[in-house]
Amino acid sequence: MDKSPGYQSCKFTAIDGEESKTRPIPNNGQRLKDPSFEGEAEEWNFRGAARLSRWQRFNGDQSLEIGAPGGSAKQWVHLKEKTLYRLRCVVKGELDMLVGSKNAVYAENLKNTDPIEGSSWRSQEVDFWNKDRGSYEISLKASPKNAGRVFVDSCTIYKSTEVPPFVGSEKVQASR
Ligand SMILES: [Ca+2]
Repeated sequence: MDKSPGYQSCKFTAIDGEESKTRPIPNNGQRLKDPSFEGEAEEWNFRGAARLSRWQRFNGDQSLEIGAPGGSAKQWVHLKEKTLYRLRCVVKGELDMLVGSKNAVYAENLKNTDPIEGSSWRSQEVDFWNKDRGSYEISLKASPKNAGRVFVDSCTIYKSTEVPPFVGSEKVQASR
C-alpha cells in the first residue's frame, strides 16, 4: 500500500456488506444529508417519538428510532426537474416513507419492504419521477396504525442513472 503523503484509499464500498458497517456512505450524487443517522450537524428534523439510537444499526454507529405512533424524521432536499429518483432506506419494523411538499404527497411507500440477504433488516424503496425542479420534503414516519417501534438506517436518494447496484432492487422504475 502506498503510504506517501496525499494518498487516500477509495472508501466506496457496498453498504450492505458486513465489512462496511463502520464505513461512511459515499455522498457523491446522493441527495440526503446524514443518510446513516450518525448525528452529522442535525440534518434531520425530528417530531414526536423520533431520535437517534445506538441500540440498533445497520451502517455506522447509529440509526433512526421512531416510536409509534406519530413520530417522524423529515428533511428537505433539492431535486432536479424531469428526473427519475430512488429513495431507499433500510428498516426494521413498519415505516411510511413519503416525498412531498407542505401540502401534497408526490410519492410514497407505506410499509412495503424486501428482504436483505443475510440480514434481519429489510430494504424499503420508492422510485419516483420528479417533474419540477425544487425543494421537496422527505418524511419518514411511524403511522398510528403501526405497532411497536421502527428502526431506520442508510437512507439515500439517487438519480436513477447513479443508483449503486447495492441500493435496493435491480431496476429503477417509477410506478406512476
Ligand atoms: Ca447508521
